[in-house]
Amino acid sequence: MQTHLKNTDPEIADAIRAELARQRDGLELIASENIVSQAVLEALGTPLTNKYSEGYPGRRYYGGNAHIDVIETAAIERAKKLFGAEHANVQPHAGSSANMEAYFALAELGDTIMAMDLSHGGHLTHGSSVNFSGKFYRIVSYGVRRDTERIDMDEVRQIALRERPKVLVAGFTAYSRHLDFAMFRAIAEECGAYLMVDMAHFAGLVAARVHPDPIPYADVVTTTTHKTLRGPRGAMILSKITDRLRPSDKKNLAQRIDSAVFPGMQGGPLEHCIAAKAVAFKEALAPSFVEYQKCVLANARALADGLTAEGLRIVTGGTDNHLVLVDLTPLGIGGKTAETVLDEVGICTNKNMIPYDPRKPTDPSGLRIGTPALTTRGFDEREMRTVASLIARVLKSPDDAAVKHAVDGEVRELAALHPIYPEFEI
Ligand code: DSN
Repeated sequence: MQTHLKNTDPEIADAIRAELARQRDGLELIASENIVSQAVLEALGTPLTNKYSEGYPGRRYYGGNAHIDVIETAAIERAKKLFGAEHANVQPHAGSSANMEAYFALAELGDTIMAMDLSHGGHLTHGSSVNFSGKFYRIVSYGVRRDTERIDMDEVRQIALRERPKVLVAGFTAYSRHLDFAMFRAIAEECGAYLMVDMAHFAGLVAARVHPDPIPYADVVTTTTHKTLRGPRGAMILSKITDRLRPSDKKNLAQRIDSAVFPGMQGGPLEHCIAAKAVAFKEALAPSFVEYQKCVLANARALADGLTAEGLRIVTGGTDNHLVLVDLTPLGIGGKTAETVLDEVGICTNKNMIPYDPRKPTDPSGLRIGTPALTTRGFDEREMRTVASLIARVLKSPDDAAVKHAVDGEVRELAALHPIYPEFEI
């Protein structure tokens, strides 16, 4: 299949080959990344990319959508089954688009949205001033307590009752603990807000029922499809059908979500991605996915324990999910240097703010590390402890070329034990 690419565009083919080699030879520990199956990859690289299908199954603005309808309907039905959701829209191109579309459905421009502060683990779309969310809406933020580094639900309630948000958002990109969805719902009801859960990071854990489930509590749940859920890059929105706050409106909640996605925010859906989402949802419905997610959790705990034993400080003292937020302060090294030196030895992570970080976002005190990708490769808890010691060796001697050379060799040996895409050649 890739012969054509190599002949037409050797420059791009070479860069893809190099990226594939980087993924094969290195250890991917970015908490929001994963490794999709060959079946998902095959669905992505299909002539479905040629088709325009604005609208929804059975209600398209272009002809020729009979087969596309089969694919999108399968994706919708599988998503609903996987999460026990009343309604699913599988067209959002990305998590940010999904969040924008959910806000469009739930609030008017200028309304108050309350969400987690970016510097405490929230997402850009949770109200950052440089993001559309911070520009279009009045944002009220909550964070974590300084002493426990956990969300204080009493404080969330106090802020919500004072500020009366239209939408209360629960979700994060860098928080390693469970969220109390029942309490978030109770607060949303008390202050007359919609509850929106952004489960992008932990959707796969929810699908496998190894994590608290937001679906019964939330009016709307957004998620990307490519993180723990292990599908293609993209997103979806799950929701109730009835609008709890406006039950007699002409359009119900599900209809408003659909309208917010198309024609509100997007045009033609990416049906090759939607086909790949359908494939990933089928994979996630299989019993093996539950075993996979149990290993994701066990590996994250092993990684946290291993790093703690090496003298690093883990924010909140551990993890309930797939990610570990490391405070590098005890090592006297910043996040920017840590990310760079680990990259040099084939260990891919990202620098991250920690709560109440005294350093700046471009060179924060933290490193975010996650286990979804290595678990997909088959790494077990023993190997995760080895990975923790490799990380610590480099971070303790960031300028030592001999240490880095040795660790680089061990990284390659470990990676070779768990090959990916053995049949994929360019
Ligand atoms: N950028 C993603 C992450 O890395 O967590 C969130 O969308």
